[in-house]
Amino acid sequence: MRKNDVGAAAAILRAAKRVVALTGAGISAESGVPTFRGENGLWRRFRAEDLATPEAFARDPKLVWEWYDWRRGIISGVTPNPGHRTLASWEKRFPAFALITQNVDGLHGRAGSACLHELHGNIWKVRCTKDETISENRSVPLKEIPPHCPDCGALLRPHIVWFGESLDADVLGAAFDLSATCDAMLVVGTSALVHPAAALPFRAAASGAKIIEINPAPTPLTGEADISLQGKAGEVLPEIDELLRKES
Ligand code: BV8
Repeated sequence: MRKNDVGAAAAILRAAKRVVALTGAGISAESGVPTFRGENGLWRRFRAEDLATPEAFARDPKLVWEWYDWRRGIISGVTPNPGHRTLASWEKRFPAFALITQNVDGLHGRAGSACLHELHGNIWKVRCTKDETISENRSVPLKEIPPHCPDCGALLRPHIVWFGESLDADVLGAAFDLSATCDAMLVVGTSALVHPAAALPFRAAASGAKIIEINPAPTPLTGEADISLQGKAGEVLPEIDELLRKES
């Protein structure tokens, strides 16, 4: 594994036809969205794993919705950063470019990424607990906590994959297919701890893809990466883009 060699990362991408990016909470950190496991981790004394579960929602839907309402408030006040925008621009730079995100903040979509796979759902979508209908709800703050379905009156839940819940089979299948067929995978801002998302880079490497990790801190993936760029996504991605523009 080569460390902090941005030139080598650009060379890999220049030679690649099919590029995939996998992102986690770290890419939104510079926009001001708290990460899950960082020092300023999410919300008060709770851990995400204790709140983002169906059991927690069944036990106390009000508390879980207060957490999401608080996060929605933060996210509604931030904007995509140069890291999000660089990845969005790469849809035009490579013959095939796909973005897989674990984030639910919707910032990749706001940055213009169209070929986007949201593994864990989206904080601006809600789902009726009675008939599973999915709809958008962008009210900040929420008009009622917990919110109820306007059609049938049942509780609404966030359309987000909680711990212990399976990911949407089609979304996950597409993510594994993209990982298995890409030439290069950028893994940006994830602690690489949450499965099955954390398995995607290993799937890519097993199919011969080059792995470029962008993260200020080491992760369980770092040793497996071809290149480890230990820096901030909002700085490193534009730096790589600069090199790619020079040669194009
Ligand atoms: C499932 C929605 C089948 C919630 C989330 C196999 C092995 C081990 C465990 C399991 C396994 N299979 C299943 C599990 C259990 C569990 C799991 O993985 N647990 C972990 C904690 C061990 N997985 C599941 O339950 C999944 N379901 O597999 O279904 C099943 C069913 C029943 C029983 C068993 C299996 C569902 C997982 C989805 C959970 N939902 N999000 C919400 O958001 O409200 S996951 C949550 O964590 C977020 O989506 C987040 O994206 C994700 C991963 O975290 P990261 O994105 O990596 O964020 P983190 O804070 O951890 O790290 C930030 C990184 O950024 C750091 O490395 C930091 O250094 C870096 N950084 C900071 N600043 C910057 C930066 N990088 C770049 N630039 C910067 N400026």
